[in-house]
Amino acid sequence: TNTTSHREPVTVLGLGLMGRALAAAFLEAGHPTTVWNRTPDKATDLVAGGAVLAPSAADAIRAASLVVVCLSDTAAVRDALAPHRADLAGRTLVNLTSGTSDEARELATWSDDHLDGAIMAIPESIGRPEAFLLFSGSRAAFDRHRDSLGRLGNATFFGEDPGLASLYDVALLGVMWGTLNAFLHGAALLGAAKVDATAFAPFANQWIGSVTGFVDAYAAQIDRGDYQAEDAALETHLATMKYLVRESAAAGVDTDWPARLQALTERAIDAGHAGASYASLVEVFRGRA
Ligand code: FVH
Repeated sequence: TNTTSHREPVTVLGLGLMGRALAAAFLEAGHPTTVWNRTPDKATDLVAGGAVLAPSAADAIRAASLVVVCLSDTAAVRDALAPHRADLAGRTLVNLTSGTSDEARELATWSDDHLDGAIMAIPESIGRPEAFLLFSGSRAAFDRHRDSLGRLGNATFFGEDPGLASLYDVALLGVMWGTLNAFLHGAALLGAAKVDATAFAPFANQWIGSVTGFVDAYAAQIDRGDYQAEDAALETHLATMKYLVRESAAAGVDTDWPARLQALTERAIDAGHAGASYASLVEVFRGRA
């Protein structure tokens, strides 16, 4: 007996690195899976694993009521789907392509039941517990397809504004790039003293873990608009930030990153936040300092 034959059919449009991982996760979970890609060769392994390769995007869309699209960017989605808007009627289109919140809102008008999504994972994590996906748009569509979407990773719904998932996506990517750039800068600094990045990494990770502990407290301060310094005042941070700039310059390491941190902090201090907590820097990002 095929215990998974009750799974809903799904279509995946786009078989790049991520699209192939999405289709593979649906197949693995027992979903009848139709796939389409501009370059059909990329479907070979999926077809060997049981997927059906549709001859056109229109055929792929008509094969399932849940249609997932994951292409390079919004322009590619427009190219691929614009000729087939009529075929999307009555189906749920889940756009997992990265884009801006305004692009997500525009594409949301293309199907009756639209979900915009963001994937916070790399292809090899898809279908595993560490993968998480963010959705916004039609609540009815999310509720109806929640189990299927959950096969890709932990799925969270943020509300009916289709732009919200994309907004969370870029904000979270900013957290990733900020963290990684700080690590890379530190690796360059220690590297100049002949310390291997692999020796630095465990300490960087331990400190990143400590820093995650600051986030909830600062988030509460931001929401209250009250930046009482309970750990260290901004002027204390500024004094030590200057050492990072000086050490970088002395080691021949690029000073752009720490100098920018210093400049942002000085703006907050000039706006009157010298004795406030680090969270007061949010006023600089808000354009108020
Ligand atoms: N890969 C990752 O780790 C990240 C994780 C977070 C989310 N991103 C976003 O996912 C989108 C796709 O990324 P990808 O890594 O799968 O990208 P590629 O491997 O480069 O595949 C691109 C696919 O898009 C197709 N395509 C491009 N232009 C067109 C077009 N004009 N018409 C139709 N299809 C188009 C391309 O087709 P082909 O070149 O194979 O024929 C691929 O299927 C992306 O938004 C990431 O930000 C992934």
